[in-house]
Amino acid sequence: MKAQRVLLVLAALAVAAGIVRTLACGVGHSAGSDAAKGASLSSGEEDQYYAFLSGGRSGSVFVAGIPSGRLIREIPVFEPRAAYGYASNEGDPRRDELRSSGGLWGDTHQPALSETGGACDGRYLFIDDLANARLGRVRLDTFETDRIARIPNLQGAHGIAVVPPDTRYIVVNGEFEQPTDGAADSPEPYTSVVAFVDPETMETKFEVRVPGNAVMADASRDGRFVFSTISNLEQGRDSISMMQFDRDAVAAIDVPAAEKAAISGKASVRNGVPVLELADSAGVLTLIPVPKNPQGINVTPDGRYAIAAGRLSPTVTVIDARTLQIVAEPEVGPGPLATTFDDRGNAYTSLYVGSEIVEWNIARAVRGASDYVVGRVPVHYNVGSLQATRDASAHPRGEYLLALNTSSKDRYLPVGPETPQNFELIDISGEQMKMLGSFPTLPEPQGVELVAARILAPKVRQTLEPPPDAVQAGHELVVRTGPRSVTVQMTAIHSVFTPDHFEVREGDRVTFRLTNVETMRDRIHGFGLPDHDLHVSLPPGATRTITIDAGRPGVYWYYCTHFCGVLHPEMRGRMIVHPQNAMVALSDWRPAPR
Ligand SMILES: [Cu+2]
Repeated sequence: MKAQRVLLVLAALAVAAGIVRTLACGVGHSAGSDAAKGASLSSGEEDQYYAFLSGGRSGSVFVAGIPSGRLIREIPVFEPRAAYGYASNEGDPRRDELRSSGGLWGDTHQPALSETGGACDGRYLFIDDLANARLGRVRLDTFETDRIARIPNLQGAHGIAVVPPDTRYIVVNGEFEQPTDGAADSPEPYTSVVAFVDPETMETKFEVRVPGNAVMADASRDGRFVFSTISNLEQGRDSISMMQFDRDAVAAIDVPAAEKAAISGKASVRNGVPVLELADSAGVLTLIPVPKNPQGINVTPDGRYAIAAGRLSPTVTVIDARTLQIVAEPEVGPGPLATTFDDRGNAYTSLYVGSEIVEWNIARAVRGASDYVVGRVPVHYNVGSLQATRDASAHPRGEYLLALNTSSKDRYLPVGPETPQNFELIDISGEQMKMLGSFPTLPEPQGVELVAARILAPKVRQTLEPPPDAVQAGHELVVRTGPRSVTVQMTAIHSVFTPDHFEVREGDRVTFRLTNVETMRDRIHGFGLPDHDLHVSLPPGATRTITIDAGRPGVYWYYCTHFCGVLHPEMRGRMIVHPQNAMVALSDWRPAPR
């Protein structure tokens, strides 16, 4: 894929502001190059990749198409979102689950895609919550959150990784060290843990204690080792004392040995989870000294090396992933934070302080050659995470690279004191990297995973399978289930709610069971009820149950919140709330037989 001149029109959809901006820049490419199409998709043309961007303090995951950079979906995980009817109503079990597991706010950091047989299987996206030590799981057939799990004994869930084979575990790193004995006034050094979570049950199976804060994680391709960067080996409790040592460490956890130790009774049990303590971790935990307060750890696609980014050192450390020996420590530039790979033996490291991506050749660096740096491209600005296109962790595609920048400074129109967050798209298919365009996004992507559309798109559902207890058309009902309780089983189909009215009394508890009985793609309806803080979103086939208070006497129009057809404005009905002492007899209702 050689470079020649083609004009690219870059369309960036800024969902936050609802602004479509068109950028133009001259970027050289051959007409036949896939990467040359970067960001120039016309209306109706689909992207080649899904990018799953963690939403940081938005508590969600953003989905963008690559190479267009178009934002195509937000998946709320740790924060309620009324637009999708996600955990947004009091009485919604998902809201209760969020509240009891840590709260109605989350800080998503690292996404990870499930794999089977070394390939992305399109089943799950896992995402962590730094703020409340949680792991969320998103189903990729529906793009909806389906599980939230609290990780015991851990604070500051930061790096996560999939452990092969076949997503045996999700590991979650604890970044905020804690008193080991849990006592607030403990004189003991603070430590942290790396948690091994079952991807199906979302249970934490065991944890391995580490002597500092565990930052980022990756696993060897054979599943033998989990690598975690450990900063603050000093075990300091303030920022100055966390930066004393020239070298901190990469923790290499021998997974089979850790499993064996955890089930042999060698581990102490804390909050129901076996924890392998430092004193008992001989043969399980190896600390590899690397400079200095390291950040990213990334295993090469061929599994030969684990590469640690120095953060406070301008170097990356290349570790042999089998022998755990350091084989090279090339200088790459100021503030290296993470590394990604192409299919030609090159690594790409983000330089936060240098605001650039450096491309370097792994074999040349390991050989000790001086010409290991292939090229550099400036980014705007202060790049944190990055990811190159790939089909799975072992299968790089070498087409595009996404740089997640923490600051955009002068790149966009001013929108108040906070500038937009942005990511940039770089073509890595040629001899030299080429910047293709920048894309503003919502706050604040911390990590990204990419998967080819040809792998994931066929697995995405267009409609939902109605559950066995879905409300069926013709079987709607309004029934008084107690002196103060009413159940309303309702269907939605364009452009009618059935029943289109019902009566209750002030003080009643009203349980809605709502089914969208549509069977066609895109026939989505919503159920909004004024003055009751109630919104439910109903994709085709979906059923939702929600209980509310009838509220004050009056007439309340429930209405469809999705513009579903030309009769959409008529798609509504009345909830009539009578005063408690009204002389009115309320009877059950069923539709007349057809
Ligand atoms: Cu509708």
